[in-house]
Amino acid sequence: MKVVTGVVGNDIHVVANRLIDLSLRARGYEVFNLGVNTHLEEFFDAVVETGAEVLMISSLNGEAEGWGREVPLLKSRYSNLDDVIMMIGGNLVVGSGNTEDIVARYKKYGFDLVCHQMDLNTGLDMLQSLSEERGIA
Ligand code: B12
Repeated sequence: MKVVTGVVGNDIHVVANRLIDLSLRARGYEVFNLGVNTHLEEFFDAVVETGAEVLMISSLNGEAEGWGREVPLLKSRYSNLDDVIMMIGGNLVVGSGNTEDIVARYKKYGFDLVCHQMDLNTGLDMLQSLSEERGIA
């Protein structure tokens, strides 16, 4: 299964991105890692170009919130992205917040899996379960 991943916006926190890359490969995924400093359009373009089944966005510095709001409008400009599993994780707000509220908000933006301050392996297990549920694993 193909996964496009990277760190959204002007975020330069690279350590989790490297771990995500390694962990996905160890689990047998084909990884297209766009790295840090990646803008939303670049993620969507890469998903189209590679035919990826999963888009896995990481955000650590808190700026994902601003980008998240743009997802519905931007996604509507692309065709054929409806079946793509959209996943986001890291520190999804500036400061702290109530995880339940944060998850609900990002689901409204169109993300299927929202992993706010969640351990990476737990998130990857969730991806595995959802892929199996959708019959694409
Ligand atoms: C190292 C570091 C830096 C380095 C980054 C170096 C580099 N190139 O990577 C430097 C010094 C440059 C830096 C800069 C900044 N930083 Co900084 N940084 C950190 C620090 C100390 C560690 C981050 C790290 O590498 N952790 C190790 C990795 C393995 O852990 P992780 O990033 O948390 O990722 C784990 C999970 O989050 C998860 N995960 C991550 N993404 C995803 C995605 C999915 C899908 C899933 C399932 C899981 C997942 O998996 C990982 C493994 O479990 C953290 C504080 C901390 N202790 O976490 C602050 C921190 C992330 N930084 C922070 C901030 C604010 C900044 C700055 C804005 C500071 C400033 N005012 O300039 C700048 C932003 C620069 C930019 N343009 O992005 C804040 C963010 C706060 C927020 N979101 O509200 C933090 C949390 C510090 C704090 N407590 O305030 N930073």
